[in-house]
Amino acid sequence: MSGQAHRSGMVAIIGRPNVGKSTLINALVGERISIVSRRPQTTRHRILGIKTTPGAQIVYVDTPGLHEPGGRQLNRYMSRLAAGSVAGVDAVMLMISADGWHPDDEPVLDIARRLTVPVILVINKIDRLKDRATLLPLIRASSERMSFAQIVPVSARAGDNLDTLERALITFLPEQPSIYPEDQLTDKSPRFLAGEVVREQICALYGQEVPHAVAVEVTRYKRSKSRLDIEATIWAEKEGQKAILIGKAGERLKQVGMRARQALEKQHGVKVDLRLWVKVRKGWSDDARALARFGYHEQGM
Ligand SMILES: Nc1nc2c(ncn2[C@@H]2O[C@H](COP(=O)(O)OP(=O)(O)OP(=O)(O)O)[C@@H](O)[C@H]2O)c(=O)[nH]1
Ligand SMILES: [Mg+2]
Repeated sequence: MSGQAHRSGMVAIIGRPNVGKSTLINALVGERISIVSRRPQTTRHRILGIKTTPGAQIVYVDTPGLHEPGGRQLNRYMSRLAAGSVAGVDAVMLMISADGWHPDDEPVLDIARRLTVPVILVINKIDRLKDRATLLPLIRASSERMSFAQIVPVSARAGDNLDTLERALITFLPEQPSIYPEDQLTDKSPRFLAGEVVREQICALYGQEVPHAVAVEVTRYKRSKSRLDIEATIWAEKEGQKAILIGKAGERLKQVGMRARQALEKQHGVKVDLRLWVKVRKGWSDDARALARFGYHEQGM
């Protein structure tokens, strides 16, 4: 509508691991910014996804899934990051699954209850419901748990009801000009995103244990007009994991490299030369110095 003031602001999303937060941010922004996998604890960083429309700019803050604090330093880092990401934003989306409230949603709800900004409950994965009539009792039960500013059922994967969600979110933003240039989609560098594409393939191709033990360090990122030249080291925690990552005669690593290269070529529209190495750094996920080196530092929290 013409004559309406321009709105702009930040909206964070919190929720238990694997509930679909990154899928939603990508769908709302319309670009694959944050990696997605069927394994919990895929997202490890605070990642901005920026959506600019004619009347508004929404800066989405994707966060790692919240889980019980404790465990390795990497897990503690991820929990702190998720909890810290709600500071200074204009609204927060709390995401649950249409299957209903889960015990792992409780720590997320605890954080939400302490917020002073509007909290919008997003009920995701409604495409999995056999009978949508079950949504009504879930919505009713949810509004008894906390006073949500709004409750919006969606399917992040199928793109269901996302326009309603976007319109609702804009109403919670302050009237002000855009925060970021209108063609900017994220705060992360192409170099960082390339490492994430490699990690996404590792999440997709290996069993539970390996992705959790892996960090990707991009050691070379060189873009020319017609090609992109990338080298990255995949850091494992143990020799055994390194062997699994490489596979017999290097077959599995070749798969990771091939799929990551295809994804990068699609994203960038140029030929990509991707070289991967696997190295071991014992216990890196519980080692503060290694974490900082691999990009898990408190800066930018
Ligand atoms: N059926 C269905 N699956 C979904 C939907 N949204 C996400 N998923 C799937 O749920 C899984 C987890 O999605 P992610 O977006 O990585 O979840 P996340 O909350 O970001 O997970 P973490 O980063 O680990 O906290 C993936 O396999 C997605 O394809 C949805 O609306 N419907
Ligand atoms: Mg995620």
